[in-house]
Amino acid sequence: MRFVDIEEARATTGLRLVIAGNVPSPWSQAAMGIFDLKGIDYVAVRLRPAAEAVRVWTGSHNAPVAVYDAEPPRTGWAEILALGERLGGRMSLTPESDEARVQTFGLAHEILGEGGLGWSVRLLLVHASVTTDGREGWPAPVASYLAPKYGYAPDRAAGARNRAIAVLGLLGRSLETSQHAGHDYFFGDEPTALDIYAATVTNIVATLPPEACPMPEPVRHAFETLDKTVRDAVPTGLLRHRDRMYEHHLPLPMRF
Ligand SMILES: N[C@@H](CCC(=O)N[C@@H](CS)C(=O)NCC(=O)O)C(=O)O
Repeated sequence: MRFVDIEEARATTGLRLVIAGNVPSPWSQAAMGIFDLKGIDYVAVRLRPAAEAVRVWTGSHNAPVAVYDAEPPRTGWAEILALGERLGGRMSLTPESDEARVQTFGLAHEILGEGGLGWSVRLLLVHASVTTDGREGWPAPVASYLAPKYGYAPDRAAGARNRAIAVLGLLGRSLETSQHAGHDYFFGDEPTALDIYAATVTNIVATLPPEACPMPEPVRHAFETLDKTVRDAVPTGLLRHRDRMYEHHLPLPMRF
C-alpha cells in the first residue's frame, strides 16, 4: 500500500481506497485491514484535502470509498467487504457456516452501521466538545462540522452512550462464547472481517499507544476524553482481542 494524491489515484486502475486522514477512523481502518489481511495491493488517498475532488470522482461525501477499476465506487462496509471477498486474496474473511455469517453481518452492523458503536462514539465526542467549549472530545471546529452532518442533538447523547455500552458488552459476550469453545477469534482460529471491525473500533474507545497509533495530539486528546462510562465499559477480553489482532494481523504503526 502507498499513499498517492487523488490525480494519481484517478489515473490508475486496480484498487483505490479513499480513507479518513489523520484519524484512525474505524470504517477506513477496517477497509484497509480487509485488503491488508488478504494481501491485496492498493493505493490510498486521504479524504482531506481532496474532499471536493473525491465527491466529483466517487459521489461520496465521506470515507472510506473503494474504487476498483471502472466499477461503481463502494462506500458501505458490507459492499467493501463483498468486493474484497470477490477479489479473493490469500484468505477469506467471511465465515463459511450460515449461522456464523449471519452473526458476522449482524455484529458488524452493530459496530459500523448507522447508530452503531462507531457512530455513537462520534456523537459522544461531539457532545463532549459542545458541552465543554472544545476542552474535551473533538476540537470545537471539528465538532461543529460533524454535528449537523451526523445527526447530533444534545438529547441524543444519552442514547448514544447506552448504545455504545450495549454494543461493547455484546462484543465482549460474543468473544467469551468463542473463547470458551477454545477459539482466539470471534468464529474460530482465524480472524474474519468481524475481528477487524472489532479491533479497529476498540482502538477508538481504548487507543493503542502513540508508537502504534501515531495520531495528532488533538485527535488523541479527543479519544482519551471520550465519555468515561463508555471507556470503562470495554470488556478486558475485547482489549486482549484488539492486541492480538494488531500483534498478529493488522499492520503497525497504523497508517492514516
Ligand atoms: N459510509 C461508511 C461510513 C463512513 C463514515 O462514517 N465516515 C466518517 C468516519 S470519520 C467520515 O468520513 N467522516 C469525515 C467526514 O464526514 O468528512 C460506511 O457505511 O461504511
